[in-house]
Amino acid sequence: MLENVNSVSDLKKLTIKELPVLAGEIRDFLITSISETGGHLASNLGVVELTIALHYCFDSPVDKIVWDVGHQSYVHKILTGRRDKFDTLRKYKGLSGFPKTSESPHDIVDTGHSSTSISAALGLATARDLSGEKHSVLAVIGDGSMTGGLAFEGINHAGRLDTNLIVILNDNQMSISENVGALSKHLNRLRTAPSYSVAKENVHRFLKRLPIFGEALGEMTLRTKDAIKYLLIPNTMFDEYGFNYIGPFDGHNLPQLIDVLKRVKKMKGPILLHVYTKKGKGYPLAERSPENYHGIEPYDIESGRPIKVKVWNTYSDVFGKTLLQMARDNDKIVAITAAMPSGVGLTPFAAEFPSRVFDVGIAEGHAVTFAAGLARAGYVPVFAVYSTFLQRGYDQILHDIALPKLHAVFAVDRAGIVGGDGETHQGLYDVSFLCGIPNMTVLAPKNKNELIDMMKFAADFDAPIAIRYPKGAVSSVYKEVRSPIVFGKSETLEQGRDILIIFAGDMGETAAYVYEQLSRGGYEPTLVNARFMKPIDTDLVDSLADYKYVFVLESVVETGGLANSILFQANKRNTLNKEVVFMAFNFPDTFVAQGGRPEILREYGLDEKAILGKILKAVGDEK
Ligand SMILES: Cc1ncc(C[n+]2csc(CCOP(=O)(O)OP(=O)(O)O)c2C)c(N)n1
Repeated sequence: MLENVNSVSDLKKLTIKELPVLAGEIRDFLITSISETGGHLASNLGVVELTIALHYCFDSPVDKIVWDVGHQSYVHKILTGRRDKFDTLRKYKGLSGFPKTSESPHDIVDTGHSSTSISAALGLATARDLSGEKHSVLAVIGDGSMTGGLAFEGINHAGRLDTNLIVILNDNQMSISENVGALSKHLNRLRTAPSYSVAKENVHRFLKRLPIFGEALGEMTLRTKDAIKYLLIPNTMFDEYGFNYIGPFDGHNLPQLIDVLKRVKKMKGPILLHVYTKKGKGYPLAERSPENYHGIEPYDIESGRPIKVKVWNTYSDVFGKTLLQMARDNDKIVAITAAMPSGVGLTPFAAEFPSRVFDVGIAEGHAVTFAAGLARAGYVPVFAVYSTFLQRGYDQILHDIALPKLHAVFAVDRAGIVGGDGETHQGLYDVSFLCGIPNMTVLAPKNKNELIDMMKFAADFDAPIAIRYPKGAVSSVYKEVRSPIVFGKSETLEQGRDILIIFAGDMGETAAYVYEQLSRGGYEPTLVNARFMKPIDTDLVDSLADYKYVFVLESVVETGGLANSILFQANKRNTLNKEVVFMAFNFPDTFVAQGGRPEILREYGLDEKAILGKILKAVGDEK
């Protein structure tokens, strides 16, 4: 059946009875296809029926379906004519793992970060009203994403605007890990009291029928009616915010879903439709441990195991183990995560010190200000967060941490190129936005030992400090060199003359390769590990006067990066040799698309060979 469904109009030709068969075929397709490409398996398996029902009842793209985060949009992509591109999913120049407006008119917004759907949909609904159009606007948001403050801001605004907006809450009790917080408990109460909506209907009917409450009695009666309703129906938080709460419904029961959606489509005002689904549905391994199959590398279908052997010694692992050891000696150290305890390596810490690890939900801004409170009271909060998601906490870092110069540590994971998740997830902007904040110190380790040393340095530092490190396996470049971390000082790994190579963090391996090749070619370059992205080592800046060539390698965007700061400082201190050739190897001021790290580096001329080639060309006459 799936073979013949290449558009939403093909889907609409099927009878309701046929749809469960289609759902089964889509599940088989997802399990097989993602086993080859990797991707967000469990979340997509959970929304098969919901997505079918949505496209069956609404007319996309005239009706706008906005997917929160967008990691669960694979079924939507299949039903909107992109099934044949799934072998390229998340690959270089391939099908995106998230909605992309450039990919299809059915993708309404470009997403990847959480909790944006309600605000975006409300904007679209308001624009519709202003233009006198009539289509439906829907936001599909998971219970995990509903823990983000932005979602509440959207709900708060929508409740007041009172426009026609349908929010579908896909409640599977999971974020990436188990969902946390009071909202999760509230949803659980609603889920386990399915008589709720029946009770609501009955009360409405009952009140309507009572003669004493006839319309003729006016305002007073309506208010009394409301008061009675309030007493008889346990209001959900969504009702309190001005939404009409409907549910909960089984998100895998297609005929029921279709019936409900058809009714919801005709309703006025902001509606919240609560459906409960099973994350990983139809693949028993994913049903049992959805966290392991949230985002997965290519895997063997039978055993569920990743095909490539998992790298254990990642920067996240080293961070987690080191922090645990430090926490054993210092009971003031506490750890914070925004819904990603395992991703950032905090699982061992949480196992040993459950009361000292705080999963705040998908709430990075809150996490930072929460850390500020802890720091004020003498604790040493360590917020472990992916570079891209720390963007959410910018003002909180500036206003709540840096201004009062509080001692909080930011462990900025996934800094640099991240791969298949693409534009929305690249960790290329943290240096630019962190270094612009007064009182902030920013470090980047070249290898595993340096991460450990920097963490110890940060724990004793007594001011705001961030350590940025990349995704994946630790580097062992220059592992035999281990010099103490000194505030604002770089590390000279090789002393030469004429040519100065400065690198930051994960560009260490490339820099070491370039150094080696140049040395073999008879050059004598100096090789410096910047260590501090902020403050810039002024001795290093002053040494620039001694060189004819300066090359800076870093995995950040050029605007506000290391090269930028070095040049600026050199200009300020007047230490730049007038004839110097200064070249920065970093990313241009752009958004970098999905792909493997090697492919992306090649595209931007940042792979070893390209960098060496450009440097050789520059220094060509020197030898
Ligand atoms: C701002 C932000 N922080 C963290 C993430 C990482 N992240 C991606 S999906 C996800 C969980 C989402 O849970 P939910 O909305 O319930 O969707 P489910 O996968 O359970 O269907 C998280 C934390 C993100 N995408 N955006």
